[in-house]
Amino acid sequence: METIKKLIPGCAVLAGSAVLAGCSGTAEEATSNVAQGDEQRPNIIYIMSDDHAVRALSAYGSDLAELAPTPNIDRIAQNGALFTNSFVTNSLCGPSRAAMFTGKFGHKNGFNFNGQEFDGSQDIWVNALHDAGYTTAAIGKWHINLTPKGFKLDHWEILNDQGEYYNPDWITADGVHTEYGYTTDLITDKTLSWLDEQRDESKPFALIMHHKAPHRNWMPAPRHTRTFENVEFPVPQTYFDDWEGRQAAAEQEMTIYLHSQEGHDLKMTTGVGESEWRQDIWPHLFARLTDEQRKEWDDAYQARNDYMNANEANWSDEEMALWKYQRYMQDYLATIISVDESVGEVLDYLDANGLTENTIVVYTSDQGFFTGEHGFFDKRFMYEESFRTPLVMQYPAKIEAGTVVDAMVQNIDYAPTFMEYAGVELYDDVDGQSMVEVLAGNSDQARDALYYHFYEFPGFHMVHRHYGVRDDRYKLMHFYHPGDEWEFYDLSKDPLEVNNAIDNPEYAGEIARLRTRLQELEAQYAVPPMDEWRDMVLQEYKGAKYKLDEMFPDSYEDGKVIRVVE
Ligand code: SGN
Ligand code: CA
Repeated sequence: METIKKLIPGCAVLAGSAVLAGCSGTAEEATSNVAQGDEQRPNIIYIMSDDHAVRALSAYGSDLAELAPTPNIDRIAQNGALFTNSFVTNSLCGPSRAAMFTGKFGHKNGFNFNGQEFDGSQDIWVNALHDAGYTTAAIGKWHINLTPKGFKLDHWEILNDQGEYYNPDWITADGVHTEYGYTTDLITDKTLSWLDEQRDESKPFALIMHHKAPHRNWMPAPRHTRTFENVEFPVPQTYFDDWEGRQAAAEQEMTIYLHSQEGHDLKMTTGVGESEWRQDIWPHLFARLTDEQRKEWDDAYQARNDYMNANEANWSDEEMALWKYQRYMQDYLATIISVDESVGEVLDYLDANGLTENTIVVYTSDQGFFTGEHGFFDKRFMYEESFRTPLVMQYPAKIEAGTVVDAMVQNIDYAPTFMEYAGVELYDDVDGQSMVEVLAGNSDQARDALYYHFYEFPGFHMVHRHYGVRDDRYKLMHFYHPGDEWEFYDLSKDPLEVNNAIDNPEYAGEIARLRTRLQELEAQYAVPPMDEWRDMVLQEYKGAKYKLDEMFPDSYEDGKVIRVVE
């Protein structure tokens, strides 16, 4: 991929090629130039991917770290801080983004399940920074509205709804267009070109860079479709969980070997020599591929699929379930390689332009993800794999390299953190708390317990509505719709969360304590009474209330996007 880099202000050169005639200077000179007029206030690059499991980020040292490393994301941890206890408020895309932008729980920012429309007239940290003189941009997945209505963005290019892995549609102030290429790479290119050519260099900047990957249906870049084809990934101990004592876990629809779509998700074909997918209820995604891209795909998967098709009849259910696990992991982790490369390019750009020292770079995900634990893919549950989310942050001017933050932080903490670092006064009623103190090594004020609430039922994957509390050792959850079930875990003794100890008399004291703590958190965060949630009927999601083709009539003809960028 060809990337424009600028080694010194005003001198654009192609990466790896000679500096253009007439341009001379060093990165040090560039530093002083960039900092001009705004010596103190940091730039912010908030990179968020979609559905990146903590297990799949090598800085956390999991059993995947050596098989599928993420060296560039790890660089951020080495340059700055690794958060070992980073959590979300509601493990779902839209609600996480709304919490991140506002610093408030969904019951306050009004966004509790996907398909709702974010109210952009409320307080948002990006807008507060813009008001304070920052230049702002958003590039990539958005998913809380069709356009960033209400956001003060000097520049925005966003994907349509969930976004597509290949040849995606882009929404901009000028309308909608389709662009050829692999979405993760396109997001990188757009980011670098904004940093390099479009931003107002006289101001500090806040840049939102949101990847679609590694979200379902896990389509790697052409250069990575075969990277893991011969790699066998470790199978989680709980892959064949029987979900005993956990009714909601037993009733979900997100088990890899039961609910993933054999074509759409696992790219399984109908027979030896065939290239037709088995089951794909969303064929529009593969339909976007050009003939050439599709051929490359088919070639990449053919041998493996032929092997599976030829042998399947002799396999037990368990063998097939394990084959599916490997295919799922191979593709999921391959999409992460591109995200990691993307982060590397952004860090290289900052280094080459003397911007590293005074720029906060965050890498996180909108939530965690299951990589086969309990048999699951997807997220939603308050179990550790989806409740936790990766978080690394560098800011060399203020955060010491190699910092490890064990304090519990949550995605509502970004707004107060960025505002404090930027020297902007925090707006009212924020639920989150600034991470600046814990980043400086002082955890006196760190929270002792987290509140969580998942609302999207009925919905994809049918995870029951639940809320709960977690402290540094115990977790209490209440699944209330449908059903009325409590779960309790001692994470120090049962980190895999397979023994629901809610009826274990040994824990009666801890359970009572956590029930009280939960009520206190509900009072602290002004959570509406449970009956209101129980009776809440989810709007049936029929797409956003307003349609892109109605908003941008000039972009469409016969329902098709007119402008295509090769
Ligand atoms: C899509 C996915 C689901 C996923 C939701 C929410 N199906 O509907 O598996 O749970 O998004 O994801 S897909 O095959 O159409 O991708 S979220 O990250 O946007 O909340
Ligand atoms: Ca997500």
